[in-house]
Amino acid sequence: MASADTKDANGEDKLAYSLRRESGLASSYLYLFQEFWCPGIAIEGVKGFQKYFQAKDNDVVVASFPKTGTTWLIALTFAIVNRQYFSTENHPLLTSNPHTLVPCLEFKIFCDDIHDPVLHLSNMLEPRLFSTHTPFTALPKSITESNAKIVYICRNPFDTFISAWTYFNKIRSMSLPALELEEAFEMYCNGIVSFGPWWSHMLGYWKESMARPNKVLFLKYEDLKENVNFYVKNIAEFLGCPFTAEEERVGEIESIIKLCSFEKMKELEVNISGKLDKFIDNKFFFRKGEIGDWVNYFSPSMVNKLSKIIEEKLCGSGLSFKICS
Ligand code: PAP
Repeated sequence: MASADTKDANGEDKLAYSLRRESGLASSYLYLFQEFWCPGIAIEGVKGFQKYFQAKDNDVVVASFPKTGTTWLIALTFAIVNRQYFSTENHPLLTSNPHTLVPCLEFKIFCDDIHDPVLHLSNMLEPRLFSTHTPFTALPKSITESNAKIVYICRNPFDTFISAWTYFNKIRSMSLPALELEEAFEMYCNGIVSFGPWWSHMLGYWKESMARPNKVLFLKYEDLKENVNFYVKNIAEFLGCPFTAEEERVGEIESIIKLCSFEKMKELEVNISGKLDKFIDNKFFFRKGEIGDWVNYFSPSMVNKLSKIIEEKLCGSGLSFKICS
């Protein structure tokens, strides 16, 4: 849906010129669009997604704040939903990055190189699987009011920040100097990060998962790390395709977990040398895959500051995080 009329020479949406903007962790500006910080290159995609996307009742949307475990969750969801079609020995996840198999609605379907997104969508095999970083409040009604299911993942804000800072510096390295940790941390604490503020993003999906548990399954990276077996079953049940006793007996769950594990995915050729697009190498999605790496970067004052923000923003919501392994 992108057109020369609505984009400038840098590929940014011209609507952006009228919006408040701030520097972001990535190279492009972030624009305050519909109450969230939208990367300039995604504004057109979010608008197209909101305007043209027609959800089907059996659609599955994996939603997340960036760097919270999206790649892992889309891999698991793809493997769970399509398990009758592929054996784990000859699986698309062995030769394709998960982001290629589960397209992002605002970055790929409506923003990138798909000439006619609506036609493309109507030709997709069902159930259709998508990913999105769009906040719950900005999702099209078609998703929120249909029977489409949403699986959301979030992660403790300490690790999310370090993951984002290291990731965006890799992207910046092609054209810009790296962002210092302190400068990036200031942006993060102010909520000025892609699709942020991060607290609003989490709380939007959290509240909906409380109000409509059959609509939104709310997951945490740390919980998956601790007991992925339980959550693979949980996701399958939530999506209406529970594992049979026979599947459990033959180790289907364990095979999926192994296929989607950080160690397995990181060493695949496609994730070592492949590219998602001209700016993003597939290997950028696989760094450490651990809980608690933030302790190697945070000063005591940073710990103090972020802890206070978490306390203040999430206070009374019932949402909390395990921050160390
Ligand atoms: P995205 O929002 O750009 O898609 P996302 O996948 O959400 O990124 O986050 C990347 C993080 O998930 C990385 O964390 P780290 O920087 O702390 O290491 C990445 O290593 C981790 N990750 C990717 N794949 C897996 C996986 N299969 N299992 C566990 N963690 C993973």
